[in-house]
Amino acid sequence: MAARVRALTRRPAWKALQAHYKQVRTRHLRDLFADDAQRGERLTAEVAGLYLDYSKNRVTDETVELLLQLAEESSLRERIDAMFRGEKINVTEGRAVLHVALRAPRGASIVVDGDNVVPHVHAVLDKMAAFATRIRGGEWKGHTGKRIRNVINIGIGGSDLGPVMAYEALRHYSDRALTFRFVSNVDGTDFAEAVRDLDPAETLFIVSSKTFTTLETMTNAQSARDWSLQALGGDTAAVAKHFVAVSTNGTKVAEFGIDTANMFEFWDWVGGRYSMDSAIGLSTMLAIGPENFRALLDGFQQMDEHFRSAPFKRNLPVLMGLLTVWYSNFFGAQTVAVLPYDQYLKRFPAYLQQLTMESNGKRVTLEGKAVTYDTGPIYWGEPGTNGQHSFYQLIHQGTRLVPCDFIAFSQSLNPLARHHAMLLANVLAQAEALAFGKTADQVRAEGTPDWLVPHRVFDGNRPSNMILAERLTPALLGALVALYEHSVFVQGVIWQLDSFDQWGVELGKVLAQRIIPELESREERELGHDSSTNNLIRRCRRRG
Ligand code: G6Q
Repeated sequence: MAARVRALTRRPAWKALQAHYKQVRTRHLRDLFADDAQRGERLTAEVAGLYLDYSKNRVTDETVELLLQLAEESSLRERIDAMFRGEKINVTEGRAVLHVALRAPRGASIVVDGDNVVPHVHAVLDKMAAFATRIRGGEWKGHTGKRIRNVINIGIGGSDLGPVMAYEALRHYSDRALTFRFVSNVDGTDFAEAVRDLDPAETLFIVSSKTFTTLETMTNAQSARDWSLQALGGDTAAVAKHFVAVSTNGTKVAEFGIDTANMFEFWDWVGGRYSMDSAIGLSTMLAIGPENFRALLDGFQQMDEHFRSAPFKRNLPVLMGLLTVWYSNFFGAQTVAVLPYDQYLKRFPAYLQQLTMESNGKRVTLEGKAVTYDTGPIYWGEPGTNGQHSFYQLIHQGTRLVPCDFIAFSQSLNPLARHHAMLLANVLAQAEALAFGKTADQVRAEGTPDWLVPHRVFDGNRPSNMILAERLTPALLGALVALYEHSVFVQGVIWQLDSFDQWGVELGKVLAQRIIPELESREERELGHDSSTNNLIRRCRRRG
């Protein structure tokens, strides 16, 4: 399919956008708003409880038309259909890409290699629900007969970031009688600090690893096993009561000593960073309960359906994906700031970093040709209002263009005095200040001395999206995550990338395997690295 699409820079819409950019790059949002009284209501779209106001972007109607034309010329429609049909669009790994099947309703049909995968998805969800009910109800007992009060997810990357983010995001809905911790880093500190105040007799470990071979996860799982068995009298039968696994690799799970009856399965057509709504979300389900988990899936599904069927001009992921292309490739923006004004979403930027940067941080096309344009931008961010007291200075007055995604909720889950009005006032004010700024005349009119005026001027014309919803619910979180998943897809299609592989993480892993024995060996070995690495290894061996 990719072969039928022209190289990006040869598409007519791309060339038209280049010419168009020259005309509009100096246009100010002040003028765009002054020229169109309806702009703030017109450049909006809404679905699944998410309202997107994209009017504070540096676009005219013509820009949007040309971007939509670019999407058409990039065969976006066909690529969306191919994903939903279960085609092997992850070409470098020869895999289908079907996170959308994880939230397909019971009774739907999505066929991979002749097999409808939807019944398998629901069988696992049912098994997870039965397990969650037993843990939450205290029916599942630990080895000594105590009920489980602590749940620790051991996983890394896609097997960690989604579960952590979802747990934090949905804490309001979680069972407060249970303690949740997440161990990912191979740094022993992560594990040691996670368990130091916990009773092994009341602690359940979920070993979450698609491959069940990941160095960090297996090392932490082994330490967890030692920690449990040491406290539980060394009886290996205890493992079955205190360890469950989420994996695609039954053989390795059994080798570790986990009863495969307590293994929750997923499949190779689920990418790690797209897996928080698969069995990888077991900790989420334990925290919020099966019903809330189903609501989360419903939210995902609503966004999937919208992405698959809504016309592009009202399609939220399409619009957001195209806007990112506009800033990355025409304005030369290097980053996107994601700024949730909700403390529960404090881990959302970290989650998005993997989703976006592992997906589109690529330098060759699907056909293996080096790209001649920039691809995935750097995503970063912190919750507001905290960021306002730190890095917003650069966004307002620095030399770089940083498109921002603001995320806000009109209702608080913790209404407390006037806090929420203050929070909302701040997010709205930031978007306004970025767009419209403050001119030298305005600054002077305030009585500012001339020498200080340049320092106090805000150029404005700094773009942002505002994603506004009523309240942070499980369904809303599902819709929000799916919005970004599909926005990333749109960007990857335009840039002709395989957004679903991650070869870039391999080399470091291989080199680390070579260095481990060099660090651990008793005798001084001959080292075959560069002089810097050799020297550093020697220093580490001396513990210097
Ligand atoms: C995600 C990546 C990566 C992966 C981790 C953990 O898309 O593939 O972050 O999730 O390396 O892998 P395992 O689940 O196999 O341990």
